Amino acid sequence: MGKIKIIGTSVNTMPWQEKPQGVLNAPIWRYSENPIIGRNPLKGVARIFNSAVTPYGDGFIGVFRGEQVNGIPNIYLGRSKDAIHWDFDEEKILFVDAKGDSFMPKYAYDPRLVKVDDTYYIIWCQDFYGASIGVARTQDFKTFTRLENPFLPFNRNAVLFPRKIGGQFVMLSRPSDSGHTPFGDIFISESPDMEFWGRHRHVMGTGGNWWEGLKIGSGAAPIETTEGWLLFYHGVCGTCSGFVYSIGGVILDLENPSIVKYRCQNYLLTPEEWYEERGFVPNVTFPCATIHDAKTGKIALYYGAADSYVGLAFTYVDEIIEYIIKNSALTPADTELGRR
Ligand code: BMA
Repeated sequence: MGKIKIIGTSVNTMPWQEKPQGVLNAPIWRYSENPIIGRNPLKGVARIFNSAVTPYGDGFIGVFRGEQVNGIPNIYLGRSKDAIHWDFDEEKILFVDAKGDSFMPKYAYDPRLVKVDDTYYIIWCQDFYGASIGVARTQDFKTFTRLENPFLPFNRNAVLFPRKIGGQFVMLSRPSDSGHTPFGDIFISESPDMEFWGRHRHVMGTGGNWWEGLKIGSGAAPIETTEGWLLFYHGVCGTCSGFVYSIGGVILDLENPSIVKYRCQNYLLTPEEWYEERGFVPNVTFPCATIHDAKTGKIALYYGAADSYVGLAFTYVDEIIEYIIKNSALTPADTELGRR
């Protein structure tokens, strides 16, 4: 491994394949057995995609967007020994309120899963008189207690940082409007207690690159590294045949993450394989989580493919960050603190 390192813990049984021959562009390569979750994975669930996983116990656990056969998305729990083959609970996650009473969202999609201190947080998109963000916490993956909704509608693509910064919880999100929003920048907000959110700052706009020229949204929980926070996000362009969702990479300042230090002008991954180009919504690669190992610098990236499947891709922290730095092109909106 080079001099750029992940700051964090090690994962003994990383899902992993070495880089194959012929990777000419960004140093990120797909798992040869993709997709790792196929169609109709569960009774009553037609598709699982845009899902998030994390190490847990002696294996892995995840929260999965399950598109039910009635068309309504919900979140399902899955467990795995190798982070590739997953067993799902048949029943969707049953959320409760602070009193322990049932408190189910009307629908829930694109969950992220982030551990901060000793608590796991699930962050997803749901109806709050319009699309907005829902949050729940759990410590045992048995009781899932919803917290106050952090933001007013409309908002999507929220993800927590895996540690507090300056004593505050920190969350990225993408304020927007209803429907298939044709715009959107990434913002950051702070909270002392996961209930009251403020000190909102602009992180980055759509920038100058065509592949992400329409809207962007965060992605996987940022990875702490010696160069800054490594964020995999999605960038969308509008073509005459619809939106195309690619995966981009930026490095955010460690202590002031509303400042972008490096922004890769090239996408890191874009729909190319059949399971990314063909499906319920064609041409979508949508990153929602990583598993990463501080000891070796290995990163496994989980992404939704064509709103139909889950894909897995691999990279090394030093190789991907060197590529992002080498191909970085920043705009003034990236480098400013984002306060007006
Ligand atoms: C976005 C979200 C994602 C989805 C993408 C492509 O607006 O709804 O869940 O993957 O569109 O359909």
